Amino acid sequence: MKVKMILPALTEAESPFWRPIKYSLFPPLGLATLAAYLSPDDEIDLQDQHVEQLNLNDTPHLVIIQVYITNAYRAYKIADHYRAKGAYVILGGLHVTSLPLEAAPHADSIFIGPGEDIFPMFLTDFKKGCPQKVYRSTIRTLEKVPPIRRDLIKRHLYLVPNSIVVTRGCPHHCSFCYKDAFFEGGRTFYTQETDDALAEIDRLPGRHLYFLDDHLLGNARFATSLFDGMKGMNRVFQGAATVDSILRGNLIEKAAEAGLRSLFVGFETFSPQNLKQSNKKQNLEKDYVEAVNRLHSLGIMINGSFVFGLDDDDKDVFKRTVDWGVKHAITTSTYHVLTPYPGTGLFNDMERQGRILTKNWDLYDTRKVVYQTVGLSAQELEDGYWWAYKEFYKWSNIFKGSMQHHAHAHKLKHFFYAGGWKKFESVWNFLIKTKNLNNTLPALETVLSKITFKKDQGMTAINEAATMPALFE
Ligand code: B12
Ligand code: SF4
Repeated sequence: MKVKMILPALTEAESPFWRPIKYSLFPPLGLATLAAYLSPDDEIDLQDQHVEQLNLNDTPHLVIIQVYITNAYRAYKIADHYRAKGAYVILGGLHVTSLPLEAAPHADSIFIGPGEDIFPMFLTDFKKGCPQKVYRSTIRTLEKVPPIRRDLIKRHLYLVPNSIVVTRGCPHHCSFCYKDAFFEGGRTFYTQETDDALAEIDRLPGRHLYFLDDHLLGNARFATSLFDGMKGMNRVFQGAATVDSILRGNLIEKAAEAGLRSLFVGFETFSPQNLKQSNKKQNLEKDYVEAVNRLHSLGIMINGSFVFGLDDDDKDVFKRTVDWGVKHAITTSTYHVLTPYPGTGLFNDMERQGRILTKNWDLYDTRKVVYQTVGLSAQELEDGYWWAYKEFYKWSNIFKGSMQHHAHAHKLKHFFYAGGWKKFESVWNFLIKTKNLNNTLPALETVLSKITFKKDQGMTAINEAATMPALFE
């Protein structure tokens, strides 16, 4: 059977603010995960529109499309195109799960929730000639899932081909997050068996890994055995975790020993009222600075996530947030305009209050204001969002942030990582155009390698005497 799998490009692909590098980071892991359930005899063509021109002139029997909120309209068009040609088209992913009724007219079958239970079920029905219209996931397990079809991924087109997920979901329930809506009807947080996760890691070439898990430290027992198992594997990796998990126990030390070098942390807001509004209880009364210092003492760089536009925000929130990030040496910051995704608690609250201003999903890219604001006008919010990015990534602020670290090596890493990510757009574009992106991996691995501290000076000591190459393992 000829199977076409498509990740349509997000709408931002046509925006003047489009940063090709941001969308050439990760391969389509969800689709490669599903491909593992197809037969070895199937002829599979997996296309990611972020990095390649879609070929729509082919004639597959089955078309599988992954739908995110801001590629939804494009996904529906592609689906209609293939249905008109007689292919059997199926749609799934986050947006289909949030709005199945919207997606259904464009598909022969739709899928609600994760695919590991319902996709193989569909394939059996499809082969028998009796596929159902709707498949709803209820069995949540990652036990005995077949190895991801990484052979279908065009590795050279991505900066981070080694992306991996070893858990699904998250133990928390923030009201702006997709998590509860997507995993409704079953377990909302579950992990792989440690041995399976280690085997998957072992299959990945090179040193660098990026864990795309929502919360890599979310299950302490699993994370402990994972990091213990990874200790001898000579990997460097990045991931995401919450403030409270960094402060609790010694899991973060174990992660650092296993190779964690950079962490995405959801600080989101400094206002307790905002935290309550977004049900982000795990951040309440937590000392953000203590979490930051703990990460820095372990040589871990921080990508801080912040959201603007919660009801307690005022005009000063942008400056406060940027200044805090620079002062505390946050390496990179990701800012978002609060976005109420359909299906989330936040969306339902705002809908009830009559605050949703548009349901044009193309605008739900976390850069535009789509709801009635309270403490700020929509214009102030969008202007403040763009100001914050510009301000945080000014050379002077990158320099200032870097210089806050004690260790000389950490200063350099911070400077190169933040500067490299935001300041060399034309270089990134050239590498993407010439399909050389993957060749920059060794440089990334170098920046992410371990900082060597002098033992007698403790973990935060400055290794000033060391020369540049000696600073990196
Ligand atoms: C990688 C990633 C990206 C990549 C996406 C491209 C890519 N190559 O995948 C990039 C960097 C481009 C990106 C950008 C953004 N992202 Co993003 N991203 C992720 C991330 C971290 C991992 C995705 C992943 O690989 N998951 C693992 C795989 C195995 O799961 P999966 O893809 O969901 O696939 C499974 C199911 O969905 C299902 N499935 C999917 N498709 C189909 C189709 C069929 C037919 C079937 C049967 C099943 C099925 O089966 C798969 C196996 O279970 C997720 C968080 C997360 N943990 O998922 C956020 C996430 C998707 N991103 C998010 C956001 C907010 C963004 C941005 C807006 C951020 C920003 N401000 O720029 C942008 C734009 C996204 C948009 N407009 O929708 C939100 C989405 C919220 C929402 N409701 O849409 C998420 C969920 C993070 C979060 N916790 O809030 N992102
Ligand atoms: S901690 Fe992060 S992933 Fe978990 S529910 Fe909150 S926003 Fe979502």
